Amino acid sequence: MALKLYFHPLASFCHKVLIALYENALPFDPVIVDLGNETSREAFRQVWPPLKFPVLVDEARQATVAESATVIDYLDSFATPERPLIPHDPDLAWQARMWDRLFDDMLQMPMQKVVLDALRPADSRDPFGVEQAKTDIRTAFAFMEERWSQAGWAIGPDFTLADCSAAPALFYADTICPLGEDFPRLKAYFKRLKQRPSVARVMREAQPYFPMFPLNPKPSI
Ligand SMILES: N[C@@H](CCC(=O)N[C@@H](CS)C(=O)NCC(=O)O)C(=O)O
Repeated sequence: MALKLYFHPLASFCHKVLIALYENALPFDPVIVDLGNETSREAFRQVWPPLKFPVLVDEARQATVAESATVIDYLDSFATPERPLIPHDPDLAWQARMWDRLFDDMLQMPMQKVVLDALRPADSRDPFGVEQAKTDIRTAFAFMEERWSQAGWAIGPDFTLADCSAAPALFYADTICPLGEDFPRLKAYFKRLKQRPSVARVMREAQPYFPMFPLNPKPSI
């Protein structure tokens, strides 16, 4: 299976897929996309005109797969990983998918709003929207804290798609709105995530790009 991943090492949705690939030691050719570089941007546009990453290209099956959760689903189906990230048990599968959506919608989306606002020209910023997004992140933390168990992974003893989503969502949300001492169960889970070798590797590989993060404080491991 010849897999090519178009991604950027700083991009949170790309982290989800990198974690999935590293979890199962799946071989792939990494292609770093620099949207600020015209050549790189145009080359990526030929592959995926919407210009959103991650995108996985499976040359053997002539498949171009976008959307981070769909890429992980695809890898589970076609790359025959030793440890599938979407459980076979249907009752665990819906929970993994639900928590994947919740981490994306409740943490990644408001986090993106805050980050993208910082990249706008000074006279086009949206301070009200940014404050609302930060409130949404804290509301999500409180909601998750209530539902969190003391140990294990997002939906039980096995590491799943939900944990691939949780890691970058918590990593960047915590940079913008520190978890502090108010969310001890979530904080302990985040600590376990950062110690997971696949997650630690993704963070390590992102580290050289942290200075590009448009807000202060910068992310740190
Ligand atoms: N729902 C998509 C979101 C993808 C996405 O927003 N990716 C960001 C990087 S984290 C991106 O491509 N940003 C470039 C841009 O919007 O110009 C997924 O899960 O893959």
